Amino acid sequence: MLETGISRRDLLRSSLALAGLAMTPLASAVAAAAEDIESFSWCACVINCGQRCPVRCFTKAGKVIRIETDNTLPDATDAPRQIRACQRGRSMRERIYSPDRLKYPMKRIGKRGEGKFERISWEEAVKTIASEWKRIRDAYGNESIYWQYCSGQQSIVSSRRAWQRLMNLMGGFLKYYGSYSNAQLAAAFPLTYGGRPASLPSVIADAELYVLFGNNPSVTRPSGGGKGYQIDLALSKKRPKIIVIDPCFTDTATTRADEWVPIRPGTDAALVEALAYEWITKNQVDQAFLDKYCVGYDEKTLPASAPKNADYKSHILGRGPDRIEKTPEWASGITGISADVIRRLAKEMAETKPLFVSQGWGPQRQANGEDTSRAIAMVPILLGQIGLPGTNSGEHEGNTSFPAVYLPVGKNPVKASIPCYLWTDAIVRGSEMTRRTDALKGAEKLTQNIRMIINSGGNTMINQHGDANWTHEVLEDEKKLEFLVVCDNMMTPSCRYADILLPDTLGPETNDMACQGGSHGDVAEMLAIQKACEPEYEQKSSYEICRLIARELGLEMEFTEGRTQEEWVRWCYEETRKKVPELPTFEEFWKAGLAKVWHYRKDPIALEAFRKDPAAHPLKTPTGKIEIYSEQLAKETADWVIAEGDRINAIPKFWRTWDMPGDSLQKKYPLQCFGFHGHGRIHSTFHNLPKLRSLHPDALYMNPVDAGKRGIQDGDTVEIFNDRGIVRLPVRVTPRIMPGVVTMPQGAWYDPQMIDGRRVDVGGCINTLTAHRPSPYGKGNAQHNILVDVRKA
Ligand SMILES: Nc1nc2c(c(=O)[nH]1)N[C@H]1C(S)=C(S)[C@@H](COP(=O)(O)OP(=O)(O)OC[C@H]3O[C@@H](n4cnc5c(=O)[nH]c(N)nc54)[C@H](O)[C@@H]3O)O[C@H]1N2
Ligand SMILES: Nc1nc2c(c(=O)[nH]1)N[C@H]1C(S)=C(S)[C@@H](COP(=O)(O)OP(=O)(O)OC[C@H]3O[C@@H](n4cnc5c(=O)[nH]c(N)nc54)[C@H](O)[C@@H]3O)O[C@H]1N2
Ligand code: SF4
Ligand SMILES: [Mo]
Repeated sequence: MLETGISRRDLLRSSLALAGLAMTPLASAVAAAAEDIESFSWCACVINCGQRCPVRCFTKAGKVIRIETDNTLPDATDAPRQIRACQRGRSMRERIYSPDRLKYPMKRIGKRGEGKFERISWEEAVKTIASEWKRIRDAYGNESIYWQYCSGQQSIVSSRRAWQRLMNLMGGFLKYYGSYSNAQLAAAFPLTYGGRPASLPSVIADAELYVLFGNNPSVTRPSGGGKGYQIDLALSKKRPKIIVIDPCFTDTATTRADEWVPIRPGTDAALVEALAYEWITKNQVDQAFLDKYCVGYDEKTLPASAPKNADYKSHILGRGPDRIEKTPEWASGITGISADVIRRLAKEMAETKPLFVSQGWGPQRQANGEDTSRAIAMVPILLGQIGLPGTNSGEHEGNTSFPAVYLPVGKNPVKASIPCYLWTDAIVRGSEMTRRTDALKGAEKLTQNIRMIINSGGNTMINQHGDANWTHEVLEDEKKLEFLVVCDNMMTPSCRYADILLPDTLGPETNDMACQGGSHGDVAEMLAIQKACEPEYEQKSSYEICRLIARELGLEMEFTEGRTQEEWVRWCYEETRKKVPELPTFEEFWKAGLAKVWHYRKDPIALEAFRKDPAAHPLKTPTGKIEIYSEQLAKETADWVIAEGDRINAIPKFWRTWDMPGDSLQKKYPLQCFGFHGHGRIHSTFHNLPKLRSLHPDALYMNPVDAGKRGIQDGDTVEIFNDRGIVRLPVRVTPRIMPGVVTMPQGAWYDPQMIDGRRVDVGGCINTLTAHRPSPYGKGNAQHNILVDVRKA
């Protein structure tokens, strides 16, 4: 089903009926400016919240004066409907005119991190980049050049795609795999399911019980196109009982849930094991389902290569190597949930079906996150709540993927890729990194350390990466990383480390396009980004910047293939339309500003076909079945070297890892700490906007019990500290966080200052406290694994 919204387009807009790209909104804006009347064009918010929202941009006299949200179609409660932007997308005007905007190309004149720069011309910037690039490539080879993980610029043409296209034309670059979002789950879930199957939010309407592990869609999926909204639509049809398991009494828990179960971070797998104990000992597991569809639940289906008693049931009943029965009492000591509550939860889940289980990505952002994510999937598996109406796989609620065609990046001849979290290691000891020690893919070992990085649309150079103070030390050394290009809109903490700093255009300053993100449920969309005003200073679009560098390198024709940015936008749209013929013509789309395709995904229930006929629809696991015991994992990692204390388990198990309760370090740093994804930013983006800061001020959330012990009162400024760093923030004393755990919104801008001879981050960036130690299998960002203490500042 397709809606373009064209029937309700703005009256003024209809006067631009011939828009296309020949009659651009800019041209009409110029004409309108002369008459001093308001002009209007479409734009989109392309920040990585997982959603993409259309916004309407109003200009007058060449300036953006107002941003409004989607007004096409009725504000209905079901499809087709508006896709409303949140407060962040609506802050586009403040972003454009922010005093932190990068205005000119600059070169660094101080030390890395100091933030001292000098304005240079575009010509000098482009020449410097081209010559350094050639020098480093020729001296060290293409494996020494790295494209940084950058999630902030999710448009179709003028984005990372343009940079990667140029980098491939230069002979390629060291790749990464995984993400900062869900590296542990992305590595582990396919071991169980051969992929990451997930039911659409609409399926929740058929459930009787809906259990969310560390999942806060009211905050993380808010857009009118987002899954949070679609969960609410499902709940408005029929409301199951809802249980939220989370250390925080989140907005999802306060406004949607019937019950909040506080749990210590990193311990979900222990809770699941005790639930399993109850179900096994009370004969509540779905034995027929486990026999027919799964491998490794008990010895009957355990692969021949597995050691004796390595099956899941033996592990739970204490017949496995650890000899521990996973009773509710055992789990209670680990999770902080009373044994009685665990028994009641087990009974309720076993007796209330259909059961829809989902997880956010908070639980897996831990050192034991691979096991945690697979353990949560054991809840629906053990109860046979898979592939039926009202059920889910245990993954995040599902989305619709849509075959939008992006700017082609070409081929990268470099075969090696590193886990995205290990780029600092690859600067320091790249040539020592191997498949066995660092989960390198595509090559047995790296030949080079990273010498040059291009970072456009990201803040993981420091702010979003683990252990900021250590990252700072690595980057300060210009003998290691020899050349760093950062391209952004704002003077972010990452920009402070750049050798050459490039100012990108933003939103309505260029022509581009976006499609829906990975967090949309029942709607796919194409969104026009229409140029409505000139950049105020010397900003250029990423595509244009890359074209200029390509020209300097003698690669302009290869880069453009004779197309302008606008022509690439049209090309990508036409290519997408070949795959999705129900899309309108490009002219109609550009005039309407957006096209929404409802219910593009036709299989809302995860694993439905597999459940109906597993022989005809096997999973992509080696056995075609759900692999509770993963022989593949055991084989793949048989010769790996992992850090002491780390574990890689063929069945999902709870294990105690570093910086966790029970660790000897807890005597020194008694509180667990993690960062959550809050309303006030998307990661570090939007941090510098005063309105959003005053609406969602940064603070450390601390339980009254922990505050009382330390003589801390609500509103005090506190220092949160461990061996890695010190952060200063005001404190919110609130029972919305469980005792023994503190939390703060992640993404605040790192701002280390010397106070009394100590390096104190007064910006409130949680990565001042995080470790850079990856998880054992996916080598993911275990950034929620922190022990700290807190004192009054
Ligand atoms: N408003 C907003 N929305 C966003 C983003 C943002 O920055 N701001 N970022 C976007 C991006 S890129 C991503 S990847 C997603 C991230 O989405 P998530 O990773 O799902 O978000 P988090 O807030 O990190 O974690 C979700 C919940 O897990 C809880 N939690 C933390 N550790 C544990 C644990 O060990 N066990 C349990 N049971 N719960 C735990 C947290 O309290 C939180 O409520 O959100 C996207 N949406
Ligand atoms: N401790 C801790 N750390 C975390 C997390 C956590 O939960 N805890 N979450 C992790 C997760 S899930 C993620 S996805 C990462 C996100 O980390 P990043 O991918 O670094 O995302 P942002 O911090 O949003 O940075 C995006 C940058 O893009 C810039 N930008 C926006 N629009 C444009 C544009 O048009 N052009 C250019 N050139 N730049 C633009 C913004 O100004 C901003 O500086 O952080 C991770 N870090
Ligand atoms: S929900 Fe996400 S894409 Fe939509 S306006 Fe907000 S931040 Fe932007
Ligand atoms: Mo993310």
